[in-house]
Amino acid sequence: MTQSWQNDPMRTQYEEQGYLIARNVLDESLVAEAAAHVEWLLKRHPDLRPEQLGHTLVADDPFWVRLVSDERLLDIAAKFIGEDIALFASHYICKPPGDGQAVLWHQDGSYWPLDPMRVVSLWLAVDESTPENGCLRVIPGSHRESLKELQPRADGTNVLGSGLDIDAVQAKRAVDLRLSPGDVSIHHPNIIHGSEPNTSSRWRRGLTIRYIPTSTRITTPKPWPCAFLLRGKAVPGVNDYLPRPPFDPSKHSPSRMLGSPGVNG
Ligand SMILES: O=C(O)CCC(=O)C(=O)O
Repeated sequence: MTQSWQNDPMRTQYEEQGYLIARNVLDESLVAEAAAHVEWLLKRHPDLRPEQLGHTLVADDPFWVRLVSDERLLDIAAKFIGEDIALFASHYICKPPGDGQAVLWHQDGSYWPLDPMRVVSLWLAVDESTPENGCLRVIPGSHRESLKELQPRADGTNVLGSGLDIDAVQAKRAVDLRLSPGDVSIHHPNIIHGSEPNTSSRWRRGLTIRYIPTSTRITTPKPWPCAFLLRGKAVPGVNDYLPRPPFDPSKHSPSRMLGSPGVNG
């Protein structure tokens, strides 16, 4: 049976180009809450660079779990992976003015313990994201290439500590994903992408969210730190999912949508 999402124009672009942009997905007030969440995380983890607010922090963070469960985001993910959806990972990559690090060219799937590699990434813009402040850049069509081995780059000045060498012809084809707050870009696990340092006087804050269908197995021997069932049904025996963390205003980031006292609606 053909499902309605199989003929969706977003899916056609994803299949042809490996990426696309969805405009105005989240409203201003939720994006403002995400910005406040980043500020709260940075105060709570002064030891972490702002590009490194990563997936090990999600499990005890009710706002984060609620944000990635937003129906508008899940409706997009469902177009690419179907209606049984789990969170695999999520990471704020926030580049401070004049200091934010580059993300070297890479294919996400090279890093991930997933079998099969069915996964879709959504990248939510918290700030205006432009070439000046280090927006995401993709090489259209490169999602058709197989996953390549990572090359370590341990000079400490890039976010991933590894990257791919690509030739000048391919680099010339790169497209800047200019986004406004609340826009979302969507990309394939094999697409070659990266981003430049932030040379502007503005922050570039963005949230990556990796959604898998519940039929995709997380293959790490140890329990995975942020696997949550977000929509639909789990496939028995494939992954163990964490319980959603209950909101405790004395220890969690304040949030209007979680009903924090003192946050005016
Ligand atoms: O935020 C960035 O600059 C890079 C993000 C990225 O590589 C990803 O979402 O896979």
